[in-house]
Amino acid sequence: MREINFDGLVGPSHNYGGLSFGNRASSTHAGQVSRPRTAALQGLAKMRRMMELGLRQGILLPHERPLTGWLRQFGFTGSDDAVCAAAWRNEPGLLRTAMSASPMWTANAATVSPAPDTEDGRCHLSVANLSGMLHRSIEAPETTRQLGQLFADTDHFALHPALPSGTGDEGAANAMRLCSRHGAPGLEIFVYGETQPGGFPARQSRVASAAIARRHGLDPARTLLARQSDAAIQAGAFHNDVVAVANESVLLVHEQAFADQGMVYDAILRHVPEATILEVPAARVSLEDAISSYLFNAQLVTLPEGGMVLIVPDECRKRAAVAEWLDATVSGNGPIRRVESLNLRESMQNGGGPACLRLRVVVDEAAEAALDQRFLPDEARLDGLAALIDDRWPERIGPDDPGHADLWEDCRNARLALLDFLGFTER
Ligand code: SUG
Repeated sequence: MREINFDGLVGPSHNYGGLSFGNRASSTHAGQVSRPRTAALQGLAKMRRMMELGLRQGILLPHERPLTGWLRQFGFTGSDDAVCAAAWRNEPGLLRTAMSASPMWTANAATVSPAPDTEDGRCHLSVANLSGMLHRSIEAPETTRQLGQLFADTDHFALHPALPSGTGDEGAANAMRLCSRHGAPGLEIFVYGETQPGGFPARQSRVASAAIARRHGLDPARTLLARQSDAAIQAGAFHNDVVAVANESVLLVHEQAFADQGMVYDAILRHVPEATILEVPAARVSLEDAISSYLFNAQLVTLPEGGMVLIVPDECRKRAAVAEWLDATVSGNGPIRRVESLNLRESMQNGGGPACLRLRVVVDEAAEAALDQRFLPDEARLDGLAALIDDRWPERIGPDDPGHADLWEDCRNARLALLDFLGFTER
């Protein structure tokens, strides 16, 4: 069995709306000029690099923006442009919401339990409701549609709808899987938070995490619910994947990630005795350094020839404490043999690092063959995508541009050109 990473293609409306309270990067960059074309090309470069490393790479598609149908529910009527114009005049926050390119962060699209972990031997996926943030709560219907196409084969896949809104569920960003190798049964760890009065919100609820484990038919003996530490949430770790990342038998984790760190480690070592837990002490890398560099929002991947590589954002090289920790780790005798850094600045400025941009799915050969292959571009297709992005994606979006009809038109047309190019004729 092997892992496929499905990256969200950055949509043409990528902008800095300051929409995510508790996500420090989103608040810090609110109102700045974004560069959608650069953002999408940075994302493509990451996908290309993963392919060069011999890893299987897929994509998920940007959603329709502005999402006019959603705006109509607020009483705006007329043509699509009339609806957007009225929303901008009366409730600009709603139009900004309807223009967000947040579906690019596909680690929040769904939670995935691969076949070796589930009772019926199929890969189970639950679409995330993302109900904690208005701009993200509008993603679930289109995510359900796309995942329904991609995982249509019910012999291999079971797709569950989003949980009722209000039970915050933010998908794979709050789930980890520890196992001896991808194809072996794993320990699935679901990380939830508790909102503290006056603080940043916890976006993953315990109720949702427990429901996903039940729906996916996981063995309770190989399922762990772990509470995220309040300190991590208040420092800006709005998802667990900002303070921890796991791959096969390796967990890379900050010392202050969980409310009860020892309980998590004990469970891992019980289930995967050969596991390596690389705990980064706060004295070496503070939570603040971890969150501003996104050290843990890395992709930790197993190479086809063996050995693991850690793909980190460039920002890690700019924080001395983080760079030192990385250098020391790679030169030691641990499981991470190499570190590569990538420029993902446009996404990073909205709080999305390498790990946010991808949804991991472990499949065997038969399940892989059953996937809708339009979501699995080869290198030539990526070249074509790059050309299309160069041609169609806006170069820049300033703070008031989301209110302009020209931008609405450009975003609609860019997405339609993309769907045509990839062969998605059904609309
Ligand atoms: O949900 N940012 C996203 C970042 C998601 C990161 N995902 C993971 N950690 N897996 C969020 O907070 C900002 C959009 C804006 O402000 O315009 C935003 O939605």
